[in-house]
Formats: sequence, structure tokens, C-alpha cells
Amino acid sequence: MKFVSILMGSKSDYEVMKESAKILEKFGVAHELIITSALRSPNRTKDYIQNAESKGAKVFIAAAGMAACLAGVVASQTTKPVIGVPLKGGAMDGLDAMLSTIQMPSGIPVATMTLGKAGAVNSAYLAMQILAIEDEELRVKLLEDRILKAKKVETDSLDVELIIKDNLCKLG
Ligand code: RP5
Repeated sequence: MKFVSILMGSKSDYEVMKESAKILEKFGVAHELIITSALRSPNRTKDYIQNAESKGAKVFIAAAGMAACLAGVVASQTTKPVIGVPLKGGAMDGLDAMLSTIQMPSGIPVATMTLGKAGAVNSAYLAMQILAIEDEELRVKLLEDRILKAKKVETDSLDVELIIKDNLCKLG
């Protein structure tokens, strides 16, 4: 069974990363979620990745703050796509985690999202876009979601917009 695997370095990461799981849930995409740390539980992390891959994990999402090496370690253990979500906290409130997650050595990529909830949500969308390459039903769902998002921009604007209707007045 194909699924998306979400790993996070600590229970303190769950508050943000549940937003990623919520999006996958909304689109009916199977997923797992596990707390495992690259530094505190390296053996558990390695074993989990191998096991998840053999069960059908197609994309890994890895979230961590501070030293934030989880996504890099996951990428070192699999050739499946790895999406990194840096989390706030630490001495530089997430900038440290962002730089750590993004700066992978050549040949071992991690697709790094932005910090916080937007990063968590986007990790789910990117994982689904990867799955949708070979899943027409999911591709259509993602397309419909984009249409809804575009409509929401229009309806949100209607609440506040001021447009000059008269175009008789030419500039220049
Ligand atoms: C990282 O250190 C975790 O991913 C978390 O973001 C951060 C702090 O962890 P806790 O001290 O809250 O467990 O490894």
C-alpha cells in the first residue's frame, strides 16, 4: 500500500506537523506519523525508514527544529523523495533549522519547506503532487483545490475591493 510517511524529531513538533497530516487526511491520502529523532534515537530512525519503505512509503516528510538533522538523515537512508520542514525554536527561532535543513551536500537532496504551519501544509501538498504524477484521481483533486483557492481570492477581494469602473479617464 502506498503512503506518505511523516517523521518528527520531538513531541513538541506535533502541534505544527498535525497540520500536514490534516491535509493528507482531507485528500484521502494514506499516511503514517511517527516521532523519532536523528540524534536521540538514531537506530529507531534508521529501522523505521527501512521498514516504512518496505511497506510502501513513497515520500518522506521530516520535520525538526534546532540542529534539524532529521530530514538529512532520512535522505541519507532512502532514495525516495524527502521533504524537510524546519521548525521554530532554538537560538535563532527557526532560521538555524531552516539553514540546517536546506544545506544538503550535493547528491543527497532534501526539498526544504518554509517554517511553521505554512511549511507543514506545503509539505503535504508537495508530497501529494509527487504521488499525483502517477495518480490521476489525486491530480484531479489537486486541480480542483487550486480552482477553489482562486475562487476564494476573488470572494475575499469582493469584501474589501475598490475598483474604479469608469475607464474614460486615460492617463498620459
Ligand atoms: C529537535 O529539537 C526537535 O525536532 C524539536 O524541534 C527540537 C526540540 O525538541 P524538544 O527538546 O522539545 O524535545 O530535535
